[in-house]
Amino acid sequence: MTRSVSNSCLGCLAGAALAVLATVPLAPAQACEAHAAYKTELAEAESAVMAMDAWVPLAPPGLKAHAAYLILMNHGTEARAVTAVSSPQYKSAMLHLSSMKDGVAMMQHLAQVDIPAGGKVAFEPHGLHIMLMGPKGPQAEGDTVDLSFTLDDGSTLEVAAKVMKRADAPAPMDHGAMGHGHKGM
Ligand SMILES: [Cu+2]
Repeated sequence: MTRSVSNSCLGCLAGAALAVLATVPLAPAQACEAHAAYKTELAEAESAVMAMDAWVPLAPPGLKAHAAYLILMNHGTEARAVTAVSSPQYKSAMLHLSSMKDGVAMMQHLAQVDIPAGGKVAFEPHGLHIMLMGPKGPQAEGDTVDLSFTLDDGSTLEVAAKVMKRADAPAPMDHGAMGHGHKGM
């Protein structure tokens, strides 16, 4: 994910050529300016959305669908959306929303999940979750599940989620003082 860019003008020229392909042939001084702007765009695209507290509840053996939870934060000044998710350890993955309808638990597949500028979205039990279908191998406590999120600007976010017992899960984000074993943040 990290992109290292040379400070030399040769590096600038290469970057600028990519950024402004087929526009104006640039003199080296202009190329450096163009490159600076290009670099800023890259940095924003790659770092605006961050993940924390990613985990996967340890499921009973044989269960063919698992879930992943995490918090996504958008540190950028533009709204972003997650448009897809995948994991190499599962046949498929989807963005899901759990809800209750007439006393029946339902799951809805979402095409995208919006993350407001400067805001965050919590994927938590009984709400948003990453549905992981068709595990390719056995799951064990302490394992890492690799998640790859695609964002609406075309960038991707790689997240490592930890398999753990529900009792060890990160404290939920917004439920205030409910007095049941909140952990320090
Ligand atoms: Cu689901």
